[in-house]
Amino acid sequence: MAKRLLLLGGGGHCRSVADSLLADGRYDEIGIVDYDTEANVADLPVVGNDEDLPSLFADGWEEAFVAVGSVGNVSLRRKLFEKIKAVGFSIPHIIDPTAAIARDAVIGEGVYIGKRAVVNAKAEVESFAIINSGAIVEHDVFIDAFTHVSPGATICGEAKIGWNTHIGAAAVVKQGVSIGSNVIIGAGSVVLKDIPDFVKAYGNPCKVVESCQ
Ligand code: JB3
Repeated sequence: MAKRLLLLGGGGHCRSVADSLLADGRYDEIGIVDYDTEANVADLPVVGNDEDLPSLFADGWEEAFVAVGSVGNVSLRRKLFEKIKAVGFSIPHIIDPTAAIARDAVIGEGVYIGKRAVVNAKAEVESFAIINSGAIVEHDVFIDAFTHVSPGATICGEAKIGWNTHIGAAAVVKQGVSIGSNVIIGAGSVVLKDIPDFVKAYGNPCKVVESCQ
């Protein structure tokens, strides 16, 4: 039977996800689900919008994946993952074929790992996280659900990153440091000390600049 996957949200992040899938070739058919019928993702067809998900499932689309990114809008990703779960779709994780994943790393459902990203030994990446292009998640790191590690960020060994946190592009997190949940770390920051929940922090060395409760 043909293997078919729906990608929800046909924008910039989806173009990265689709390219990883097309390079890997494991699906016979990929459809985009978006309200924008002109969404332009690698010439893939827009097969419907969120209201059509139950009928698409009934028509034999068994797998779905949320392909909107999380810059400033994690709640949409969460809402869409809840929707596809409720309909009954299987949710894969998608790993670009150029990514390097250790044999004993643990990767949850709905995770995307982009081009040339590294997830090293015994690291854990929980459900629905994004490890974007060229990011490095070192050995024994824990990345909690819905967290986004942006392109080129480096998370050194044994660091822990909480739930729903955004690590900006090219940020560096020192080994063993813990960053809380619902945190935004600015691009290029160098995080040398622990960061609590619900804050925005940036700089080198990275400092808390405001609360975002
Ligand atoms: O920085 C990098 C490497 N990537 C960014 C990524 C993480 O986040 C990228 O540069 C973008 O800034 C951003 O990408 P994303 O999330 O794909 O955003 P955008 O390019 O604006 O595309 C969002 C798409 O989702 C659009 O096609 C919208 O029409 C669609 N959309 C919005 N709301 C929705 C919904 N689609 C569905 N199915 N349901 C919705 O509720």
